[in-house]
Amino acid sequence: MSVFLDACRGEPTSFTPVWIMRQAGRYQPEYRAIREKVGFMELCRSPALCSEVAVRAVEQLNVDAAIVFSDILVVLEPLGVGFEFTKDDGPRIAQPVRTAKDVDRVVSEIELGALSYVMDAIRTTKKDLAGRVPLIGFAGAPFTLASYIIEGGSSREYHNTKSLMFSDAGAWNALMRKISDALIRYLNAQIDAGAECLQIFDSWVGALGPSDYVRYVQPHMQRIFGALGDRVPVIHFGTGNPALLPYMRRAGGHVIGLDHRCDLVETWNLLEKDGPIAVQGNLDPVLLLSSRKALLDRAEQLLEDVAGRRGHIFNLGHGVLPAAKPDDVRALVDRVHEASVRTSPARPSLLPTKA
Ligand code: 1CP
Repeated sequence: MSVFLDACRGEPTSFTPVWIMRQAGRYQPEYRAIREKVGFMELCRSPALCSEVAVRAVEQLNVDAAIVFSDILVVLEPLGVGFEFTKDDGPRIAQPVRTAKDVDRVVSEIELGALSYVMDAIRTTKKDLAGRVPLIGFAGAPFTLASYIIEGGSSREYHNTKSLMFSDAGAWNALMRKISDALIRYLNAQIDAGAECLQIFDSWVGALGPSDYVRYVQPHMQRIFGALGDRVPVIHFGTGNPALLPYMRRAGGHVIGLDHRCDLVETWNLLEKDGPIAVQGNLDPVLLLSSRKALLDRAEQLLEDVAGRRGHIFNLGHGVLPAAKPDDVRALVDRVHEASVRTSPARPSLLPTKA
């Protein structure tokens, strides 16, 4: 019994479930204190610490789902693409993959043993959650992971990524296939370890237009969603380009994650032309850096617009920013719970107990 999982399946719920992307992270003083003592990858490799930070976020915020603490880039190691998190610049890939020859050295069938610490983190977090809320597993989508592998780190223009895609479709598809095969194994293993929902982050796919998405990305996404089937609900999230959403929806996913660049209800109506679908989103994360009143008013407005429609999971349009204040994030979650009942009179008033 979970309000979050019910909403993923489009079933009626007594209030709107909410979780926050990156709910465990640098905006929390407790997280920063742990990171003073251990490196980011050391944290990811410690199931006990991963559970501690994931469960703390649930307890502090009273959100309706936990997300395993890890990163989308950990799958690069078994793919044979070495990387590190530098102190300020984010991820650095030692030898970026730029040519067909480079693609050949990416591993075809990954050894899951290299990621056993993620499955251990899932098992430990599940045990520590003791059934309070479901646990979400996750991975990056092939385009987003390919962009790091090819650029060698974060990027603005995706110059090298698009160059490979446009100039050598064979090498591009071979790389996308290797990443997709790895993700199918990895995500199924997360379900086997106890993940009750998955989110696939295609954070940077908005760099593409619809025709290139359909040609170079969608077939790979379709294969991944097909291989995962209906074992658990899967949230398909991307940012940056609302024009891609109908094509992302056709690629697959039980829930489509919307960022703040689109109108939630308008987009939901558009997506439902293909049949019922749940949606997640989509408050602008920068509202958490403005006034508390603006934040809560906008959250309430969104809930009024949605009016208790089945299949809405409240979230930000993208991850919570490090400058957000934990008290504001908690106030947002409380307001979503409370206003989702108040603005939808048809719902029985069964609010979650306050932690
Ligand atoms: O300094 C630190 O402690 C590291 C900051 C940090 C954190 C807290 C990174 C580095 N990753 C994470 C955890 C993380 N990353 C989670 C679990 C936390 C939670 O949600 O509660 C998740 C789901 C991610 C996913 C992730 N990592 C994404 C997709 C989500 C998104 O924001 O679009 C991406 C793109 C990454 C890459 C990444 N991880 C970290 C950095 C610095 C980056 C690079 C970002 C960039 O390219 O700009």
